[in-house]
Formats: sequence, structure tokens, C-alpha cells
Amino acid sequence: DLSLFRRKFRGSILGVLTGDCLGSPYENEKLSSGSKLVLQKSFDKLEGPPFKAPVMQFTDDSAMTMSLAESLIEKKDLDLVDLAKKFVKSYYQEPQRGYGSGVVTVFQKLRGSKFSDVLLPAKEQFHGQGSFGNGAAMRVAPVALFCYNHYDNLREFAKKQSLITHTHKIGVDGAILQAIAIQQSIHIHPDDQLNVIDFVDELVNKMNFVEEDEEGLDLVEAQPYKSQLNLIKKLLQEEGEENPIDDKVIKNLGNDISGLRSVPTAIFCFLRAQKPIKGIKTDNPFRRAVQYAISLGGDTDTIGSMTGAIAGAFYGEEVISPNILQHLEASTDFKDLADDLFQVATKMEWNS
Ligand code: F2R
Ligand code: MG
Ligand code: MG
Ligand code: MG
Repeated sequence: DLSLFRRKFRGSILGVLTGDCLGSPYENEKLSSGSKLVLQKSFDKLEGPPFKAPVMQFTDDSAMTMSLAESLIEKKDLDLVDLAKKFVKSYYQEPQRGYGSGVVTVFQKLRGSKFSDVLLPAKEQFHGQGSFGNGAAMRVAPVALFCYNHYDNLREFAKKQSLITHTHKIGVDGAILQAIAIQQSIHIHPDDQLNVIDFVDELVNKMNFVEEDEEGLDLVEAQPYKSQLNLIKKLLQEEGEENPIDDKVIKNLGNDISGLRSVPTAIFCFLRAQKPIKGIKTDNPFRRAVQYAISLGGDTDTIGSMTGAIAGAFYGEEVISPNILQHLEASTDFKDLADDLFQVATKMEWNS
């Protein structure tokens, strides 16, 4: 059903934008119960009757997502030189979008070397360790959509697009996991009851191969995402509406700028929001997921955005309030981008 996929493409891309714009005012906060109430009220207001207010600005998360989508659409392929150029151009046009402090060095070196080796600057980050930030994961949605029907390409493309800025295994595998979660969501009908444990089990199986122990390390240590996914399962089984365990979620899954302590959190927020959550008053499961993600504090724009990308891919665009979208910067541009990506992706031979 192509029209369902089209709505899911829009849902995912607009989900990125929604979580980013709504989450960024709270970035790096620890939300008290008072600020969680402020969050509830501000969502209520945005969702309510239209009112005049300054639009909420997007940050690096959406800016880089846009570059990646534009490059895939234009090149009908993943072209790393073109992508690097688009990232750099977008950064120098709008450097105030709240980029990570490390990644800026990559942009400077890429430009300074005239893109002679687009993989080299990222390799030199953090004394050769590479970045383990969530920057490669936060922008990966367009790859998941571009490869929506082809798992091997999705894995390969999610990795390759990371390597322009993130080479640390944690940074790369976080992007792969986020892409896989979006792809799984695309392929489940939103009217079907989602079995949250099956959803995680499928991720565990896939990440087991992604995180194969290549260096002869202890298998548990060498598969950190798999461990976090198993924790998600435990938390989902433990938590009931009456027993919110936010502190436990933050402590165990995390809410920071590293891939490992943000991507699994976003997946958890999407899955947990299938059921009501105490303190979050809405019947809309997309809003519940994004609001819950932001309420956990820390890297709120990014965890909100990644949660939105997964939830939007599951429910489709109709779950995102048009009133809210009106308050978000460039939301029609992002919708058009999703449509263009849909046109290109559905014509790729390997998706058919
Ligand atoms: N950077 C932010 N928010 C804080 C500042 C924004 C504010 N508005 C301002 O401008 O002052 N948000 C954005 O950054 C995150 C994505 O970051 P990305 O793209 O992964 O960048 P980077 O620099 O590669 O990594 C982020 C930080 O992680 C630490 N780090 C990463 N790898 C490391 C390593 N191997 N060793 C030690 N530290 C490492 C560093 O502190 C990096 O700067 C998103 O939240 C996005 O919204
Ligand atoms: Mg940001
Ligand atoms: Mg930084
Ligand atoms: Mg962030």
C-alpha cells in the first residue's frame, strides 16, 4: 500500500523536526516535576487553536537530516563527497544551529582540504578514537526511508553516512540501530497491536550481528547496544503506569549526547508510549512518545527527534497535529522533502 508508505515517510521526517524543535528549549536540563508541567502546558497550547507566536527553530539534528535527504534525492544514491559538501555548506550558512563542539572541527578540515579525502577528518577526531556522539544517529532517518525495503543497503548506508563525521563504533552502530528501528516501524501497520517485546527482540537479533565481536573482546562488553536493548525489555516489563521509573530509565539507558546513551532511550520512549504514561495527558501516542522523551531531560532535542522519527514512521503523518506543525520552522519544506524522498525511494530497483 504505497499511500500508507507515503504517510509514513512524512511521519518520520516530520517526526525528526517535531522532536527537535519541541525538545531544543530543554536541552541539557534536568526536568523537575514543575518543568514537566510547563512542558505539558506548552504542548497543550501548541496543539490547541491556532495562535500567533514565533516559530520554534530547528537545530543541527534537522539541518543535517535535511542535507542527507537532499543528497539522496539529488544523487539517487549515497554519494559521500556530495553529502560532505552539503553538511559543510549548511553548517557555514547557519553555524548557530547548536552543533556538537567536536564535529565543527570536521567541517573546518573538510573545507580546508577541499574535500580531498572526505573520510579523513572524522578519523582524526578525539585523538584518532573518532566521535561517539549521537550526531550520526540523529540525522539517519532519510537513509532508513531511502532503503526502506532493503536491509543490507540500509545497514551499509547507515554506516557510510556516519563515517563523514563519526568513526567510533559507538557512533556508527548507534546510527545503524536508529535506522533499523525506523525501518521496522515502517513495516508494521499502525492499526496492528504492536508487540513491544517482539520489536525489541528483532532489534537484538539484528544488533547481535552488527556488533559481532571482531576484536576478541568479551562478548558482553563488545555488544553494548545489545546489552542496552535487553535492558529496554526489562524496563518495559517492569514499568506500569502507576510506577513511573524515570530516574531508572535515565540512569540505565541514559539521556546524553553519546550514541549509546541516547538511541536506546529513544527506542524505549517510542515503545513505552504505546501505553499511557503518568503525568503525560494526551490520547495521541506520537505526542506521548515525544513528550515523554523530552521530559527525561538531557539531550532533549536529539532524543525527542529520534523518538519522533521512529514513532512518525510507525503511525504516519496523520498522528502529528497540524496545529503543532504550524509552529515549527520550515515544516512544509520538510514535508516536501519527505515526498521527494518517497518518489525516489519507491523507484529504486532494490526496494521493489
Ligand atoms: N551540541 C549540542 N548541544 C550543546 C550545545 C548547543 C548550544 N545551543 C550551543 O551552541 O552552545 N547538540 C548537538 O550535538 C549533539 C550531536 O553531536 P555530534 O554531532 O555527535 O558532535 P560531536 O562533537 O562529534 O560529539 C558530541 C560530543 O560528544 C563528546 N565526544 C564524542 N566523542 C568523544 C570521544 N571519543 N571522546 C570524548 N568525548 C567525545 C564531545 O564532548 C563532543 O563534543 C546533539 O545533541 C545535537 O543536538
Ligand atoms: Mg541539536
Ligand atoms: Mg559537542
Ligand atoms: Mg541534541
